[in-house]
Amino acid sequence: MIAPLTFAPEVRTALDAGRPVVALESTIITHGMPYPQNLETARAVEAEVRAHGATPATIAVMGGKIHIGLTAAELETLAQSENAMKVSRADLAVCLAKGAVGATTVAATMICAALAGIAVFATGGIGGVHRGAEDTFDISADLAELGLTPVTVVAAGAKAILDLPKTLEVLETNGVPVFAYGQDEFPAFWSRSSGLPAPLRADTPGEIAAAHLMRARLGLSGGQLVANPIPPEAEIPRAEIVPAIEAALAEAAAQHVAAKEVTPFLLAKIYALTEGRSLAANIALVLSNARLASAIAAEISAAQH
Ligand code: PSU
Ligand code: MN
Repeated sequence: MIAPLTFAPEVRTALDAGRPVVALESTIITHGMPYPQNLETARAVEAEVRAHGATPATIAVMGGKIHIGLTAAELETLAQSENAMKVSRADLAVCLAKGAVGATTVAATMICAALAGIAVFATGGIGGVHRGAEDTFDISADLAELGLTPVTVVAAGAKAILDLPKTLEVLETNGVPVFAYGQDEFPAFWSRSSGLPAPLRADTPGEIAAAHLMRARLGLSGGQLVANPIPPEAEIPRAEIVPAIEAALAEAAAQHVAAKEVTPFLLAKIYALTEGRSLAANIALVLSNARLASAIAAEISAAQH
């Protein structure tokens, strides 16, 4: 039995030739940003990967297949879709078996990238341990996936809608190396600082690639998390973002938002409350992560060929 994968021709060609490929997720498109910024960002991220010498592979589920790389029309359909499933590890097989349209989270994108032979994946933020998890048990499946599936994920840290110390603890429990890129502190998505030291620090794409390849030689399951600080010019001051986060969390609690709806609900509220400023920052950091991921993918492919 083989997994139902279908490759965009340029992705298939790049993988066969051992050239660098960067996987991209699709929940950020359907549940992470509003239309049309979601589509513009998805296109811009793909262009950024190309401009940095790698081939982008945006991943989504359509027609009973895992698509590794989307056509322009497929990307547009997904960006406008209002009923795409948010697909994590738990939903992936169900979505495929039903033939439904599914947007892959960080966890599901990692699974699909590994099946396709792609080592590196760029996104904005990962899911984590939600604030109040001691009562709700709301811990993203992304954290378990990082402990299981051998993909290096480049993100801007985790959003301050989450409990960052608990998120780092769960990553450590799951055996996930967490690097801050170019600094000692773990970055917090909209801001370069979180007040928390990162477990590890990396200053070059080459050392991240070397660690990725060494994990494979050791037969260790699981990937790596690279936390790339938002570019300084795009950073949002804490004084601006903290009230929006608090208001969004309070509204989620008042409306009893739970399970898969929590993260999309909070993101949408925060965009609205900051009048799009947080969305502009989100776009800038995803582009920056795409550049770093392309450089890491290039180092991995150079070391293998
Ligand atoms: N965090 C963000 N933006 C996002 C997400 C998280 O800042 O778009 C998306 C990603 O797809 C991530 C998912 O994998 O939400 C996590 O959802 P949950 O917390 O339900 O696991
Ligand atoms: Mn959750």
